[in-house]
Amino acid sequence: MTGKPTLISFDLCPYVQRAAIVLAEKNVTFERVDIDLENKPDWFLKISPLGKVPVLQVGGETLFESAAIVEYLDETATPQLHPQDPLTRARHRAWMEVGSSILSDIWTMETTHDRTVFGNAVAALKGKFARVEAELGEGLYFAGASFTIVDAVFAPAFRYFDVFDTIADFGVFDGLPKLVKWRAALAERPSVREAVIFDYEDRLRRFLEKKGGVILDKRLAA
Ligand SMILES: N[C@@H](CCC(=O)N[C@@H](CS)C(=O)NCC(=O)O)C(=O)O
Repeated sequence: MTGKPTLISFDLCPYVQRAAIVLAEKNVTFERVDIDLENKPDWFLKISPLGKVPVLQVGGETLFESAAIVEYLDETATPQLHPQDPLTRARHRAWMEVGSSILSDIWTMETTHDRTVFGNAVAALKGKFARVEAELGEGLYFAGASFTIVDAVFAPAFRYFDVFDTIADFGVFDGLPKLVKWRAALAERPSVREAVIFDYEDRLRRFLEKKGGVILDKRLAA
């Protein structure tokens, strides 16, 4: 990798966090430029084909899509986070995809105004977390002792529950002891802690208030 990369970001975006975590794991110093997604600057729309963050600018080139960005980082900076074995690596890429699908359920939890849709998202999430639990071994991280890109993908998903847990217990970790342990280990990891701004939790609470969805009603029920 040539030159200091710039990560075009949005303060609450879990996909941005993936890239920030992987950059930190590789000790790559980078500049972070936050944009307002409700008022996207023209320069950003020119470089981001889907109008989404993260975008990584590096060596005069522009990359978009978090999976493509973290794969590029893994191929150009050490330590390698993906497993060496091609079959295991392919499996890890598949679990990254599960992580993205989980983010979509979490987005529904954050924003929906429909109780049935909310309940379905929580149920879907529980089902997916149970599948992940079955993949976990005894180590601290997804694949044991080493931190991998799958860890960088799941850490931002678990982080939402640091705020959701203060609203109500949604039970998504019930009966999943390995997942609970994994979540705790990821929360301690410096790269994960530093991937968000210091007042991230307050910003997320304000975002939930602004959306005014069903999730806030759970405060009353709890
Ligand atoms: N598949 C994309 C998803 C990125 C994404 O959804 N970013 C959101 C913020 S978390 C975004 O930029 N949304 C703006 C929009 O859709 O207009 C990735 O992995 O990078």
